[in-house]
Amino acid sequence: MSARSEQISAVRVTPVAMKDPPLLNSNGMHEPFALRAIIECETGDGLIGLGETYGELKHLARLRSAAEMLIGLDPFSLHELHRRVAVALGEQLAHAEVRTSHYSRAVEETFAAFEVACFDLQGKRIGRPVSDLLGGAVRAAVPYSAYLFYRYGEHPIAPGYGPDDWGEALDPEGIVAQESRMVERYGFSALKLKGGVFPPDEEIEAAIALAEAFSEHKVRIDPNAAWGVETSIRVAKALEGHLEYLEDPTPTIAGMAQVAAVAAMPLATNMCVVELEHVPPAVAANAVQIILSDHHFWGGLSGSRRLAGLCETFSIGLSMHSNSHLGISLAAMTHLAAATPNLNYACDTHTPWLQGEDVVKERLVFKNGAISVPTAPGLGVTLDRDALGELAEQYASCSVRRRDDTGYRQRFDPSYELKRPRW
Ligand code: GKR
Ligand code: MG
Repeated sequence: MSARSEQISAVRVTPVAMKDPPLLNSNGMHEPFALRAIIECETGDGLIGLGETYGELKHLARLRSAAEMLIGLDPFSLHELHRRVAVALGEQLAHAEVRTSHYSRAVEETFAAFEVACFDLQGKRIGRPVSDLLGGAVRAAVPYSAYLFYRYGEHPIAPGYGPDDWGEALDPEGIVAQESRMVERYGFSALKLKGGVFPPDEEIEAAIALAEAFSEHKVRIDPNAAWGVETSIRVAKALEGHLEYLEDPTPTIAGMAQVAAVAAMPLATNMCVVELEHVPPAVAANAVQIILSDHHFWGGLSGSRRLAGLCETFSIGLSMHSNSHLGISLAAMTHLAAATPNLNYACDTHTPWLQGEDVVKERLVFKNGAISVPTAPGLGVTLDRDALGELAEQYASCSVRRRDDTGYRQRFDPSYELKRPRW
C-alpha cells in the first residue's frame, strides 16, 4: 500500500442538533436544541477517523476553512495538523514550524476537533485503542459524575417538543429525586449540582440535602461564578464537611484566591484558568486546587495532556469538564481520562440528558457510574449514518445557530438579566 493511500483524502464537517431539556444555569436556560459538529477524516484507502466538537456558526466556519487544508495530511503528523490549522485561520506566527502555546483559542479548538479524528485514524491504522496512543490506560473504567440541574418539566416555548421523563426539579426535593434517578439508572457516586440559579441559601439547602441523602457519595456545586467573594465565603462555610469541591463560586483568579484562603474544601475551576498562561498566577495566588480539563477547549488530547503535566508539576488536582455532547466526545473523554494518571476525580458528562439521540452505533454504557475504556482500534465507536442524517436534518430545520441561554430565558422571562456575580 502506498503512503499516499494512508493520507487524508476527504474531510466532512456535519453540523447536527440534538434535543436538549430545559436545564437552568447562571446564564439562563438550555435551548430546545444543542449544537455539535461531527468530523469525518477519510484516508485514501477508506479508513474514517471521527471527531466531535462545538456546532456554532463561527466555529463551523473555522472548521471548514481548516478542512480544506487537511487533504494529503498524514494522520500521524499532529504538529503539521496544528500548523495547517493555524495557517488556515490566518494565525501563522513567524516560528509556526514549532508548536507554541501562543495561538488563539480558535486555533486550539479547531485543532482539537481534527486531532481526535487523527487519533482515531492512527488507532485504526495500527489496531490499537486511542488510550494506548496516549501512553496506555491506567484504569479499565473511567468514573463519571451525575450532572444535576435545576430544570423545568418541559420547555416553555418549543412547539412540538413535549416533556421528557425526568420531570421538574426546582427545589431540594426535586434535586434529590433527580439524583436518586441518576444513581438508580447509572450508578454514579459523585454528584455535581449546577448552581447559580436560585438564591444561595436555597442552593446550600439542596447541596446539604444531597450530601445527607447520599452520605457515601461525593457532592460538588458549580454556580459558574454567580456569587461575589463574600457570598462565596458564606456558602463555603455553610457547606463545610459536605463537599468534595466547590467549583467556580466567584469570577477571577483574585476572587477565587480570596475564597480559597478561608474555604475548608478545595476550589475547582473551568472558568478562571482557561489558558496555560493562567496557571502561574493561579498557582502563585493559591486560587484553585483543581482544574477541569476539556479536550475540546484545551487543544485536544495532546493539549489536555500538557495541562495534566502542569497540574502534576504544581500539585493541582485534575478533573474533567463537559458541555452537552454526543457519543464520539464521550469516547474521546474516556480514552483521555483512562490514560491520564493524575485525573483522580470523576469526570463531568451531560450524557444522561440526551433524549435518546446519538450518532454512534453502539453506545458506551455506564456501569456503577463508570464507562469501560473501549478496547477496539481507535476511539472504539462507529458512526451511525442514519442517525447522523437525522440529526443533520434536525439542525437544518431548527433555528438555533449559536448557544444563547440568556436570550432563550428572556423570551419567556423578559425581566431576566445576565449578572455575574448575581449574589
Ligand atoms: O450545560 O449549562 C451547562 C453547564 O453550565 C456548562 O455550560 C458549563 O460549561 O458544565 C459546565 C461547567 O462546569 O461550568
Ligand atoms: Mg464548571
